Amino acid sequence: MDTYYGFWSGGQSGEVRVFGIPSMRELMRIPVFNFDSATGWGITNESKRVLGEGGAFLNGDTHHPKVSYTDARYDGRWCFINDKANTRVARIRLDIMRTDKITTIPNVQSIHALTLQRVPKTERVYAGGEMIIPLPNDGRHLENPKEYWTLMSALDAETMEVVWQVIVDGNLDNADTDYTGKYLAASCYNSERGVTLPEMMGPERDWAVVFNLPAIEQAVRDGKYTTIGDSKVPVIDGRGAAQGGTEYTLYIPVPRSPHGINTAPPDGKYFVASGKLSPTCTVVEWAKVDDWFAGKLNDPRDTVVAEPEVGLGPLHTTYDNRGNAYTSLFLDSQVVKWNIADAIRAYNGESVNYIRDRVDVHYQIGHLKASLACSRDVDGKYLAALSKFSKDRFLPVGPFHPENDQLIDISGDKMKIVHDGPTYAEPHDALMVRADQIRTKQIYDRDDPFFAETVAMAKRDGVVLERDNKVIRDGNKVRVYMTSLAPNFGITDFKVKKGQEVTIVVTNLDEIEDVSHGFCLVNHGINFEIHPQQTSSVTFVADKPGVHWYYCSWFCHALHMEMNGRMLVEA
Ligand code: K7E
Ligand code: CUA
Repeated sequence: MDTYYGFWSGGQSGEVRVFGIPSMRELMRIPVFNFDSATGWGITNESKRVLGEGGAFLNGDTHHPKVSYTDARYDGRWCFINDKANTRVARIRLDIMRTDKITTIPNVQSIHALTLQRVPKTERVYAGGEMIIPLPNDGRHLENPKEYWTLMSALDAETMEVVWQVIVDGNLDNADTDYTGKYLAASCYNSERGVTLPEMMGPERDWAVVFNLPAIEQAVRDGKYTTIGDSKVPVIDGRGAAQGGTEYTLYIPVPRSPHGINTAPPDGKYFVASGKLSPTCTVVEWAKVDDWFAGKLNDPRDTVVAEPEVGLGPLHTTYDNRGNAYTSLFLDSQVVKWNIADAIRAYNGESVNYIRDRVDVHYQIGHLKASLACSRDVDGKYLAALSKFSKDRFLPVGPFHPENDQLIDISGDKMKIVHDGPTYAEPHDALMVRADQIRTKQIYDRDDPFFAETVAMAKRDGVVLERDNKVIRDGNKVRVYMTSLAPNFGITDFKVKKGQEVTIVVTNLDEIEDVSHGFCLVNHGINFEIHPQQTSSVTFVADKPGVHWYYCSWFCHALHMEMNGRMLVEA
């Protein structure tokens, strides 16, 4: 009966989770940058192809899941996610809820900000590099932080290739786009470019940096760029905060160390930078950014239309469909609801109280996100509050406490907490998409690109995957093709010689929804999923003579325990 899908980042777990809202039940975990024992992510040839070179790492740190748009509405194609730990961006196909592309971003360290083009549709993915490093980072300038920089990157959403980068002043934190396709704004802290905490705390003000996307795209088309080191990615220089910016960038001074940047739906007229170390939020009107780039403003601060005081430790802001903003207050452990129009009136000198409501959350909230709040369809029904500490809310489980995600009903004048949900380390951000905006496949198409390379290999071997159970011997390589159909594997024993490279390809012929099989080869560290009509494969060296059983690891049938076979390895 859930009416929304929730996409939750898995933080240090490196995965993305799918929730049902409002039940707040976890429906699925999608492995992305992590190794996953259940699905065989990081074990199968198909997942290794997606992981690529970065597959050498077993960890990831996901923060900001973003679902693709058409005309600023969720179109259910993809979910994108950043990896702060190993500087990557991944794309998840929402029809099968599996990751299909991962790109390592050059010239930067740590991808934190991640946001998408909203209109006319998501053709660009924007990824902000957080840490500053020498360019190129090849051993030069080790001791000279004044030569450390970071860049904003744009990826092509289809190919997942990096198409341009822009060097900025300061460290990039969070980012969001407008509703016209013209601008991208990012919070930018450490304007002094220090490398220690006291150095980073120096200046009174940091910036929200705005990127003029058409100008950047045009410069790239005109060849007005450089490259860094071995990377071929076009790089544009967007530094120039002291002058307010460049033709590509605008640096809007905002109180020290801003964190969240969130555009207000449904029309995207404003964006809000949440102050973090300042008790304020800064409201910027996108139309005034137009004026700046048209040369009509003298001071970047003229783009600011309000700066409400909201409470201590404002981190992120989300919205309803009635003109209200909701800001998370990390230090106050509260969600504060404030009215944007009233905040603007107050900024213009009127005496008006723009604060509408406050609710205590438990405890130390980070992100918060209201239903559909990053899209035109914003509906003001639910808000998820992702708190960093759970303290006393649940039974103790040792020194490591779960996080606490609370669901708040925001449909009335007063916010009402309706659910506490412990979560495993560590969701940062979340997103709610209307259930009808996502269409998943319950059974794989046989021509699914996810295993197309494996299908092509079978074809070269003259094997029809949907029918054949065959062992192909090719020098020191052995390819074992088998079907699975509950409760049988098509091959129940095969023989190889010690030292041979074995590839096992399993095709699940079951066409019944929910009849998944698994293939586990005992004492070989091999286990993987094979869902209805899916083909999965694994390659390893048979290095242990003897009898090695394989079994179906997904309970599929009354005779599931009997669904097994033997690999016989000759000494
Ligand atoms: Cu605030 Cu990585 Cu979005 Cu965590 S970030 S909270
Ligand atoms: Cu097939 Cu269990």
